[in-house]
Amino acid sequence: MSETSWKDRLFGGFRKTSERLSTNLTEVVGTAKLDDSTLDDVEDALIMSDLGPSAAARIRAKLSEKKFGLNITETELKEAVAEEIAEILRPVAVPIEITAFPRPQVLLVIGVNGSGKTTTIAKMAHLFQEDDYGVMLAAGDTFRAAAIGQLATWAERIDVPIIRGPEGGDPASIVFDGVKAATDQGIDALVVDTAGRLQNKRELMDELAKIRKVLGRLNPEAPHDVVLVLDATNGQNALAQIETFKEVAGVTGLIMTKLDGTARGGVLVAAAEQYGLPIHAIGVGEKIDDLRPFDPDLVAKVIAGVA
Ligand SMILES: Nc1nc2c(ncn2[C@@H]2O[C@H](COP(=O)(O)OP(=O)(O)OP(=O)(O)O)[C@@H](O)[C@H]2O)c(=O)[nH]1
Ligand SMILES: [Mg+2]
Repeated sequence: MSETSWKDRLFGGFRKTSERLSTNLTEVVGTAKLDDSTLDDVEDALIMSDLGPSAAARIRAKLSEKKFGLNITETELKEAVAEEIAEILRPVAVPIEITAFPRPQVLLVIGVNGSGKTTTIAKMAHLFQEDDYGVMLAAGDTFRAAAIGQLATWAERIDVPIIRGPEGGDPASIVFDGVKAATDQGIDALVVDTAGRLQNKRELMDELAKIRKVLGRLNPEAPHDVVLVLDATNGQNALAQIETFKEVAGVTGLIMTKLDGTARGGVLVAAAEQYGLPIHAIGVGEKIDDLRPFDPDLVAKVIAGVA
């Protein structure tokens, strides 16, 4: 896919955020000078654009520090906002690296139903393959037969081995088999699909705890990554999901999917500010090569409407 087309789609994922922000900032600069009242309006505009109160306050303080009392054009204001958003996002833009020793690196992929876990696993596996890593998948979502089949279909399509068990089987035993097989075969990365039954927190917690226990017995470092997949179209709800999964599963990083739709991607800024968790990548479509690095400067510009 060409570089332009996925970036074009990315604009969609932040459209609701950036349109709102743009409209509000345009209204603000009618007043020209960057004084306290204008800064209040900028802060309000940022909050209303999904960036959250904490990031909004921080951006306001930075703008005040750098530009207070200056006459500022609309474009200058948007560029200044983009820079401050980028400042928040840069430290969390951290790709997943395969560094575990001994191998395999075990990556647990979690998230609510339909957030894009299984598709993201296939995309991640594809990226690892492109970097010449040996990859194996484990079908830890044994809740539905269709879930196992879906992962198996992807595995076949990208030609990676998969460890699977029966529907209703024990996810921890699949993971156990996965680590054994990956170790025997010298696999670099074992990516584990899980069921996202957030509606039943207790059960999810028990299941993940059991997976952890089994993994710990094989390798105390595992899982090396616990990647929470968030659906951009869920907007502010992403924050509640981070909160819950952090508590239940010890999230180590985030991937946001569906940033090609009409979404409220601005919540990523709120998440970065609030939790500081690495944002590993973003999903911009349903195809295998639609997982992209998280580019903080590009995303900041898209949000502020100056890309
Ligand atoms: N447009 C778009 N669609 C996506 C993206 N990522 C996933 N999807 C779609 O979202 C739907 C759900 O994706 P899955 O990967 O099955 O999600 P899941 O979290 O594994 O779902 P469950 O196994 O039911 O919990 C599928 O139709 C995917 O094709 C993305 O980045 N963009
Ligand atoms: Mg799935």
